[in-house]
Amino acid sequence: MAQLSILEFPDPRLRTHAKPVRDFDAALQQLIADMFETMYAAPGIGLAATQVNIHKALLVMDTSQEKNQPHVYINPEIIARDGLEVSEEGCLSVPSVFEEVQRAARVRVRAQNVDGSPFERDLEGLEAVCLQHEIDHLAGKLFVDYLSSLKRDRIRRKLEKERRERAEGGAAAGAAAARAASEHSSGRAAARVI
Ligand code: K1U
Ligand code: ZN
Repeated sequence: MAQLSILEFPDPRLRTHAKPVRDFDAALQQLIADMFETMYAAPGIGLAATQVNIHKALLVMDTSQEKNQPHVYINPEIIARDGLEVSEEGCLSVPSVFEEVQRAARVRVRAQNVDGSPFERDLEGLEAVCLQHEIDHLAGKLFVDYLSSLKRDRIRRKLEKERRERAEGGAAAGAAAARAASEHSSGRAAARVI
């Protein structure tokens, strides 16, 4: 198994529309295993293939406390919606941002499992919220799209600044390590200690 890297807003690849899954083969099983590993490690309660730069219509979810109820939805579609509810959402592609979003309170989803067999499920509560959030990812939509453009731009600027600072911090740390290594190999570090 392998952990996959997660694309972050505003990466344009997150705007890609997923294509239907046609081949229910060993490669698909491996991708699903890798997506579960990535989701549990993050940690998250859902992950759409779009987020790991795979543009196929599949998502994984586990909203249980014990992390022992994995669900896979392949080629999912919501076939019924009922009621409205506002809840706070997060997203592994929009790290450290939590905002309220209004969605259907209950949904019925039709999808296929890992063998390609079709099934239908009724979801409510966190599972319904998470499923709608993940299906949005497969259509290239993010939860920040439900916010005002002012808020969305503020979030984009904050994430871009954090990414810049991380890159600069990483570059500075890399330069310090390279300096230390070169001093060590030339014997200067040892001379100073003595
Ligand atoms: O799609 C994603 O990026 C995953 C996202 C799913 C989601 C969370 C909340 C509401 C709607 C959709 C996350 O998992 S964010 C992380 C998170 O919410 C969480 C992480 C660990 C424990 C509990 C929640
Ligand atoms: Zn998300």
